[in-house]
Amino acid sequence: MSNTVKVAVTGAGGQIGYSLVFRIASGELFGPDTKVVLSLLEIPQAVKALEGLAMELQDCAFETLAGIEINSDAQAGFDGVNWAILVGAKPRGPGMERKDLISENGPIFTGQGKALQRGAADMRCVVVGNPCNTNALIAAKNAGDVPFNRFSAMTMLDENRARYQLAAKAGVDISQVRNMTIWGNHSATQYPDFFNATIGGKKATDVITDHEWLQGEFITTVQKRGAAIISARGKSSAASAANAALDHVKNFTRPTEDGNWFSAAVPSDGSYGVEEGLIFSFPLRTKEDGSYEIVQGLAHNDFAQEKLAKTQEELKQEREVVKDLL
Ligand code: NAX
Repeated sequence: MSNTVKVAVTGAGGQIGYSLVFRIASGELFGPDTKVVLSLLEIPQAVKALEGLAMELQDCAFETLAGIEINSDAQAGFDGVNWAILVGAKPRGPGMERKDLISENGPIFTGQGKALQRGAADMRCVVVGNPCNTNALIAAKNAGDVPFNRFSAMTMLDENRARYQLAAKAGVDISQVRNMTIWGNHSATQYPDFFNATIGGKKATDVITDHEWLQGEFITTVQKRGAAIISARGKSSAASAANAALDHVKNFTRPTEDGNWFSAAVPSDGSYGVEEGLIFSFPLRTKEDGSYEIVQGLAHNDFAQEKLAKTQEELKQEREVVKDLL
């Protein structure tokens, strides 16, 4: 028996889109027994490029790909979607402040939020386009009766980056690094929490004894990895971002392995003193019934508390910039 999942990808003509849609269509995301209908969205000028992308998808002859729709209108593109992956956003231009980027991209997500009301009853949405936490907040606040907890923003790339750094430093296989949390905003204020991470089942701080590195270079490397990739590659992260988007959806659609958790930015319920309603990255677990919960009871010392406060403050400031769109 096969069922069908409809997945919308905005900004599908961009560089992350190009790395993402083939992997969704291939069956990697929902397995070999689930058919996928891809709904590709772009701005009108880029629709032609999507026609080329659709031809390439057809030429892969994926047996799990049941259909391709192309739209520049979100109302049409989100009709009946089960998963909406919102990648499309304008990049930060030269000399542009983060505040300007927020003001530029915010309005995209009011329209898309409204259109997401046309999604399926079980619709879920992940925002990748930056500033992703605040864009997710805008989409959620404009989505009428769609439950708030259906919206999330992606911090999985940050988690994967952090896990790699810890594994490399400890000289172990990456599969040994577990319980890695990215707290807060997907920005340079994010807090990659090495205190609660584990390596080979032991506390990361017991395995990596260079605590100066953990508190300094490790955090800044993760926070600034995106900029380092731009400076080396001349373009921002694309395949790794697409890979993280797949990990994000997999994490929300499969029960989390025992003893582990994953990071994603979701509406705060007040856990860890984070103001209710902010879209904040937390440690999460997906339960057997498909719902998720924020992992409770992790300890934060003064160092961590300061980092959490800083990233929370930045999210409040971003919310202030877009308050007219909420
Ligand atoms: P590109 O500029 O290659 O592609 C973006 C695409 O979105 C373009 O084709 C553009 O035409 C389209 N677009 C713009 N407005 C749209 C709209 N209203 N509806 C539909 N499509 C629209 O950027 P790319 O490298 O693919 O990055 C996309 C976004 O991901 C950026 O905002 C980027 O900052 C963000 N990222 C987020 C990451 C995360 O971890 N959350 C990491 C990677 C990436 O930097």
